[in-house]
Amino acid sequence: MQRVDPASFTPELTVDALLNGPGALCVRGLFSAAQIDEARRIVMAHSDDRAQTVTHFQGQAAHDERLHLQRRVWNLLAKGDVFSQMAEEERIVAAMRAFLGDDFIMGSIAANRILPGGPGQEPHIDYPYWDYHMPGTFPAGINTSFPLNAQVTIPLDPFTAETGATAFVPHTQNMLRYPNENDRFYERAVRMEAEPGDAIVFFGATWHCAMPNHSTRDRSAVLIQYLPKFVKPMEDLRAMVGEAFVKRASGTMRQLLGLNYPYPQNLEAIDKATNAEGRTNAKRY
Ligand SMILES: O=C(O)CCC(=O)C(=O)O
Repeated sequence: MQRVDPASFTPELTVDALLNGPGALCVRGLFSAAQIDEARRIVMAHSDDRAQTVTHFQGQAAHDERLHLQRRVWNLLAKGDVFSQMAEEERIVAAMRAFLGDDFIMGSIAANRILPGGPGQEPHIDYPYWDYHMPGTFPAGINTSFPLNAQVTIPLDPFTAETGATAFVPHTQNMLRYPNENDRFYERAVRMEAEPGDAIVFFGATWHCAMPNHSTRDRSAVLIQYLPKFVKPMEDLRAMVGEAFVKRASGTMRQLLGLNYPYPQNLEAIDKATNAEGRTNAKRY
């Protein structure tokens, strides 16, 4: 995986690495030790007694009754300002504008904690492609020549082969396919090895998965999903954060919550008879 310092983390480099390159890029040291400590403290506090939140791509662990060794913490925006700082980090925002369009939104911000001995995931691709094992439910001609997703993984613990660093198969984002047993995923995969505070930016159409934690320590990460403005978000973030959060939200956060792109709407209920869309004299409500 290509690794760059924050100064070299440009929108152009990101678009090229995610669309034409391996599909992933690691930015070293984007977040401070204080931010990581705070995020980790909150994630651990919210997952110590919560093995039962919904998770994904863990069908085998559910079958083996080992689901409790991985834990998700959802709705992070409501759990600490540090998560807003991560979601709104200005270099990430600039890269996402270039990759997903200026009005891009956030579809999810959650933590994935894998406890010592915890299971890996099924190799997969991410929302909104995550059920592409049923390709007939997607539009004719769909492809990944343009992206409908970007992921940012921020490790809160060292991501090593032993702790369960995410595995991915470079260049698989271009074919848009859900990986299967014949794809030799584990033979072909490389690991997203990284330090706490790094940010791994990747196109979620790239085949990947969390790997088993063979170490004696926890392996946690913040996972942020960004989407173009028109894709229905995965978490209902606007409803989950509540009114008070929205009232004090920055302009960037309002955009991430989807508030700049006000659809769907009950157009019949808008009593002002204005022109809401179009190149000339348009005012949205
Ligand atoms: O935690 C990880 O290493 C990856 C998680 C992931 O790919 C997912 O939940 O979609």
